[in-house]
Amino acid sequence: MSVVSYEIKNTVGIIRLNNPPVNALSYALREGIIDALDTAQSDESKALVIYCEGRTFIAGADITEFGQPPKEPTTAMVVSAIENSSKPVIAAIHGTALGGGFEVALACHYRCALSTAKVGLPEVKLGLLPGAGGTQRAPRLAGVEAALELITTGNPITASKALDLNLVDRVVDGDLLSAATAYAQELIDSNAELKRVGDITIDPASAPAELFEKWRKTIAKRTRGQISPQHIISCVEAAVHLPLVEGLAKERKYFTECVQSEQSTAMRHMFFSERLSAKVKDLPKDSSVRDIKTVGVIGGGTMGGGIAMNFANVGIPVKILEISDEALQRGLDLVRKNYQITVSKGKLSQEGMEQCLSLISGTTSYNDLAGLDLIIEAVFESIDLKKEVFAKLDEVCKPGAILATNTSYQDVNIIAEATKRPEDVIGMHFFSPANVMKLLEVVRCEKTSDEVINTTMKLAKTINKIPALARVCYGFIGNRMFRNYISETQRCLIGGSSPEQIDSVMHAWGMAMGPLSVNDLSGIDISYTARKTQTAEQKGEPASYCIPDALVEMGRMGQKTGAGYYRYDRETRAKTSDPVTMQLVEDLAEKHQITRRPISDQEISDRLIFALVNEGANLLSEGIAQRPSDIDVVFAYGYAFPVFRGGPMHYADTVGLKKVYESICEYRDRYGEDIWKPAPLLEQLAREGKTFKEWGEEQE
Ligand code: 3H9
Repeated sequence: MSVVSYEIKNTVGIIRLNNPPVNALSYALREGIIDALDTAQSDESKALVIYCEGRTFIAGADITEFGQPPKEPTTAMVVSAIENSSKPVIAAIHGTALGGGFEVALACHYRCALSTAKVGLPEVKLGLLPGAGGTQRAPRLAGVEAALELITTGNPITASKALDLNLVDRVVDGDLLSAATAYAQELIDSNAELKRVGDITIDPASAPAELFEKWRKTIAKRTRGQISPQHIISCVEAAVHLPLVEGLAKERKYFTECVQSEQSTAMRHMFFSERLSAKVKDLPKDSSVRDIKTVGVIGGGTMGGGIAMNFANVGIPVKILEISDEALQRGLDLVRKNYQITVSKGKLSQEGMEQCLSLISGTTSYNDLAGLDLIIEAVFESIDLKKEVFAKLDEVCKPGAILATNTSYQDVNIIAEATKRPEDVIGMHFFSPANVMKLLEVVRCEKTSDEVINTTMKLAKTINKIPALARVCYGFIGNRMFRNYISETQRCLIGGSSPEQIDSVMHAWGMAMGPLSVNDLSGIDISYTARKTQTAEQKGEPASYCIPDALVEMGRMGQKTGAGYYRYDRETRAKTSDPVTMQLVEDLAEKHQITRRPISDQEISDRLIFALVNEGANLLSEGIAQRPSDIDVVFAYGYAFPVFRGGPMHYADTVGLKKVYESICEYRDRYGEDIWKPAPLLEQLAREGKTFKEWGEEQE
């Protein structure tokens, strides 16, 4: 069946697009639109409506086509053909008109949208910029500042906001095609002019050079290290000063640069990885799903409260269980405080907050959890305590309830065996702050049923999380790998570096904060306490933890005590270097007979990131992670790994696995096999000249 059809109703020509699932602007669609426009120029129609079947208006260019040679007609040609049509063209928008899709709409002479629709130019999230006139037409309609906001954030806006900004002409309810056809008829009857957005000029006085300079500085901070946001500003500036054709040429030049960049390749990889990670490889297609209408959370601490908020935010009632009325009240107060912060930032209305809070209740009795569909345990990380909790849940919960644990590293199989229904037990590992971080690590136990896995993976989407499936091991995917990053940080520190060097290298590499500043922020005592219950093997060699242990024993827990690796001003929290730390590092190096030497910036970033990659490769061979791209999802959405690097496994592919492997062999020769043992899969792929991506595709 053709993806584009054309028919005339009365005197309105309807160009109907049907390219499921999201009407992406593929080659076939572009060709179909051009053909329909051609036909329409010489038939009896007097106006044209572009209408999409299915759940949405065109959601953008077909992202799978990027990286391949462009095939004509290009999106830019489609857009130009629409704008130059001799008959008025009206875009009928529902769902999400995004990227190239919204650019098609902007080239139309009139735009009408369903009140539920959203429009936007999200290309920046793919390391791109709108490449079919978006940077030229949006500022002509909405003004420079509004266009900059729309294009540099990439966030979609509602139809009513778009109406306010002049980006759509009419908002309608009910049947969209009827409303758009009626609108077209009105335009025909009133002999309305062809409103070509490209003909609008922008008053240069409304957008002086200083305005763009201000935006460049702000955006450089907000999108540190990324190329496309700066190019977007230059394109919008061009819209002010250049005629459309020249502005479009500039936009094309920058678009081409972006689409060929490693950054955009990485961000497009993340787009598809994020969607793939929700798919479970060995799950039968007909696996059923349980209805989750009510949820319980055990533990009202920071984590438990954050978890509860996720459900309340999407309208699912949730009950928090605590051991005493006081602890419960503290937990509920914390949740209220978190919502109030969101309200104060203007991200939630007061009514919205009250609505969410009305869905969160508390209890101190396990019996009150009896009828709930899902219970998530979020108590202190003690295996004995968790076993106790699950034994109680087994007693009270109704048959069919899913029993989940939020443990970060405990053995979920052992927890499951504390019940008589291990098939209903699963790990749901949220990342702190649980109401903010997008990742949900779903941990399947040996006996977890397909139905429970399927339900949990689907539920992640309901609560706006991105799931990644793991099997049981110490730390699962994220924490098991992250441990290596942290241990390597410590080895660099004791081996010759300083906290300032390590943090500034990793910050410049793209991390939001350097690892030691993060440790100061979260509290050095957390891992110190965890180590108390670990075996010597779990702890690893002393060089990887002796510095934080000593800091904690000196009362330096990080920001909360005014000192950790750095010293902090109590009032302003301003950070300064502290010679005490360096003295401690030097003393401990001597104690452990480590000769300190200068370590280059390159070596620091290589060692920290390759430590992640090597362990990632082990997780893949062991079957703990389903695919390399799932690991990338874990790091991008659970550990704020910079998306423009594409996650550790994608990054390793861009460096070249041979080079990564050879570096790891060099570290092994220098530091010993106990610390750096090249992963067999990495060695194999390096030898075969393959990438993780190719290996992952072979395994699908
Ligand atoms: C652009 O337009 C550049 C132009 O300026 C310049 C041109 C010269 N292409 O997300 P979902 C697939 S850049 C190809 O689960 P939802 C997706 O992979 C583009 N495939 O659904 C998935 O496949 P699968 C600017 C696409 O309802 C399936 O569709 N546009 C595309 O949760 C369902 O997707 C964007 O960045 C695409 N453009 O959300 C918008 N979009 O089933 C990107 C989706 O095999 N898209 N797929 O896993 C979205 O944001 C969301 O998909 C959307 C629907 C909100 C539309």
